[in-house]
Amino acid sequence: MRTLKNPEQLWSAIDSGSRIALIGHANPDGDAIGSVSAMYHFLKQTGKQASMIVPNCFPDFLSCLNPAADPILIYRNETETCRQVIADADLIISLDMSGPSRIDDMADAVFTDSRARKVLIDHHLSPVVEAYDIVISDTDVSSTCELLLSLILESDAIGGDISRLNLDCATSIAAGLLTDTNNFANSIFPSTLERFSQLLQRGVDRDYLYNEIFCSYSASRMELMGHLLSEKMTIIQDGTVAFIILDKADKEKYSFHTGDSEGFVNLPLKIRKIRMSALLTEDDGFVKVSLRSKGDLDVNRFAREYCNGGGHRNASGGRLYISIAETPDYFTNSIEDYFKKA
Ligand SMILES: [Mn+2]
Repeated sequence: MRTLKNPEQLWSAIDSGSRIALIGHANPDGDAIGSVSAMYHFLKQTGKQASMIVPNCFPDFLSCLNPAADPILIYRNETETCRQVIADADLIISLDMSGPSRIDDMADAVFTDSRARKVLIDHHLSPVVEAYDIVISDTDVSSTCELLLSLILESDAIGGDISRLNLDCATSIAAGLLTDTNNFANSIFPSTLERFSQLLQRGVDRDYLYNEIFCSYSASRMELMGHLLSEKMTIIQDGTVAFIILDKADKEKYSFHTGDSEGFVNLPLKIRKIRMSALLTEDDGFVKVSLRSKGDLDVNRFAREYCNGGGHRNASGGRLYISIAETPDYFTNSIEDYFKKA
């Protein structure tokens, strides 16, 4: 699916908006924080003020994108402030999510109580178009940040000239590209490298971002990674599928912080025969499922059929409403079933 609807609608909605809220998804990643802060900096450049809100904390390595003067609000920590900002907004722009379920308990404030115009800018499959007034969706891009850069470049303020883009906006966009492609390992389209090249031309410091994003492990995070790989990884399906269990006991033992397991799901794919990998994380009342695959193995379908989720062909997620103790058997049986049907 290519871009839905006309970007002109977006610019006129922004023109007529006076209190704009920018919203990213729960467990925000680099593309969510990157696209929210990029939009914030772009709007600021064009003389518009906006507030940024995400449902819960984002990992420390993304704090380099958080504007000191006007920090991103965390709904879970500052619920009343956030509800007020959402209630006051006349335009709410959601970035990097396919629909309302991705903002957890913020959804009622945004979709039930608020009468603001709602915009979605996203690159996931099957966006929930009926929840928004304006949808700009393109799945043939690496990231929401890449899509956002294309939109911004076409805007009147930038007019196709990257040198007119402010550096904070360019840096936030670069962070989204770097994280959603896992440092250019996956989800690369020809446009992705072209866009990144433009960002370098603009003066984005890639070395700085690389170090902030990929070389900022705490010692306990590195130890957790080693522990999970040596003790908690199981290989099934004739050596082609691996899953890793991250339970609350290990979270506590290794002083787990949000984002500490970011990227762990990709690690088993480094094994030659592995075609699909899962990270199964115990959370409050559910098990969070992250899925990755190589080639044409479709984890989006697996996530939909067995894990109450979805996403992309090679990267999906979902939730299991069972205990962590039941999870290995459930996952193993689901995999057997899935491959039998395929
Ligand atoms: Mn994304």
